Amino acid sequence: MKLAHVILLFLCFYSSACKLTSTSHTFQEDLLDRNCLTKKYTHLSCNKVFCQPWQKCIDRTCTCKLPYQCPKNGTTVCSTNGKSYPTYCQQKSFECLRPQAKFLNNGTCTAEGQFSVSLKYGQTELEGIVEVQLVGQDEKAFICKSSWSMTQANVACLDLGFPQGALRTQGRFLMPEDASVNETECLHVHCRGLETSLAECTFTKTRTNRSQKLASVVCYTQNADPTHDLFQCVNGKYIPQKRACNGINDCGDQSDELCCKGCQGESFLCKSGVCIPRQYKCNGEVDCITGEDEIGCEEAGHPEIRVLPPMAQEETEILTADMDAERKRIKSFLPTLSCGVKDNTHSRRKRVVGGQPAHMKDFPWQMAIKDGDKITCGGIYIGGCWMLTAAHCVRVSKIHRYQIWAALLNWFRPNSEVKIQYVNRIIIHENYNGGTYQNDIALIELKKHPSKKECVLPYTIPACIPWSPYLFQPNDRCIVSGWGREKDNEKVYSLRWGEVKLIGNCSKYYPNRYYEKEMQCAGTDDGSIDACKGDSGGPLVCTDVNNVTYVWGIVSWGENCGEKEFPGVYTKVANYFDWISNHVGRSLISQHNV
Ligand code: 4AZ
Repeated sequence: MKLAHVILLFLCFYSSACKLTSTSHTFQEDLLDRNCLTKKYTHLSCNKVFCQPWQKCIDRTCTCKLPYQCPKNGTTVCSTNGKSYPTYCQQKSFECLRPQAKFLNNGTCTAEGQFSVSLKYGQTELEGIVEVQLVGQDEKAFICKSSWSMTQANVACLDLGFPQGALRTQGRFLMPEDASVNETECLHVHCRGLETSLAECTFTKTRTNRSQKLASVVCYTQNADPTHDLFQCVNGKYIPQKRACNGINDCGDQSDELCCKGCQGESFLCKSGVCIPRQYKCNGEVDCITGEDEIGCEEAGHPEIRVLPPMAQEETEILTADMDAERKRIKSFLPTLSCGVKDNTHSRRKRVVGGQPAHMKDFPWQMAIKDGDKITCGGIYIGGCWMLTAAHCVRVSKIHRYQIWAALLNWFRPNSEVKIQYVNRIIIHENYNGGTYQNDIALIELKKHPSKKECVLPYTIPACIPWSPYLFQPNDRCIVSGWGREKDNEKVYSLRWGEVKLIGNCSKYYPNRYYEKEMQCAGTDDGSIDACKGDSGGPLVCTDVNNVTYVWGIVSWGENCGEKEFPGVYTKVANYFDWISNHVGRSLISQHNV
């Protein structure tokens, strides 16, 4: 035992507070991924979250769409500037660009339409019991405490002009004797958490004669003194450390939920390290970028789906439109991309080093580069006239010598489906380093047939480009394929494939040669399955929970082939999403947030 621990134990013995603070601290340390926190992710980081339908992901950040880029379908909404917009998406896009005008109500604008929030009975401007006046209602009303949480409180404070949201959801506020408040008349409110105004949340009223407690709030200002065990949000707000990774967006910018190794309370951990509220599991909308929150939902008696909350069994009157449902509807109108989905359904039959032979349609994105009379490298079709390969596979000066073979299985006896293409352009990564193999990535643009507008490649389907480095994780199983050599350097003529595991902390196998951000190791525990000479430039593909296949890696290098403790090293394609997108055009490869 280290000396420090002995001293700590000694102190704990004499201090009752010690046990509590030290255990809660280590518990929280376990939940948070410190390295991830340095990246300062927020609700606008498309590496971690889906952007809103009125945003698009540019340079890893959710940025405002232009209103005309919104889907045309939708219902008319009115904004606080008195203008009507044809869709909610358009209004939010205008607001995103110029935040002064916010959402007011669903439908067209009317003269008397106003919405207001105010705080009553507080000692200062920043606290009190929450009072609202809904659009088209004469009376002001309070909100029931039972529907109030940090989610709604943050939106209310933001609406009131406190950019960092709420400090606390409750305070002690005494109503004067003569206030004559009817506590059976309070409203319920439900927000998603990223609304910019309380008017965007859904208000309901339940007939009851029970007296209810009322919602109150203390809004956050920088003066709130940072005491012990605080988590610093990216927006500068401090929250108690114990509220990080609980699925609730306490920060207001979601930064307390995006770097989690585990989740506490009523929340669900996405593979991407994000905690989402448990109610979002199986709610019909994908919340985890990896999609697993909507998997396995059909099973009968799913505990996350409650029939009706007890409150809704009473007579509930909906007072405002459900803009969250409208947001979901808009999402369904967004364009989708077709990639990574094979048109065969047969499962792979059983043989790279230690692999198995591939069958037609198994690897429809696999391409071969032929230089002279040999297949020298692999490639990956990504759509349009574009394919990816390794930078070390190609030279711009040799462009006229290359043939690109699609739908090839055996190059000694080519199958009838093979299509031969020529190269129009080679783009080698500007920072490719032939000494270290950093940025070992290149794009090949195929020549179009003179009479055709597009590249036509039978039996060829693009693999999707991963837009986030969090889509797959160490230990995920992926597939490498190619015409590369066997372990004993035996020549291979037919396309072979093998299953490998993604490997984290690869610097331990390749000290000073491995660059975590740009490279990905993959292999098997005994090293029996591996890429080898000739597989370079070819794909390492991973398939997500929805059976969509992504090109996660490009075969790049490794010490020998098929040796234990010397895994294959691949170019980590997710790190080059922007580079690829800038060359081939965003619309070819952006499947979300377009
Ligand atoms: C090569 O020479 C090569 N075992 C490719 C992959 C690996 C080793 C060598 C990985 O192209």
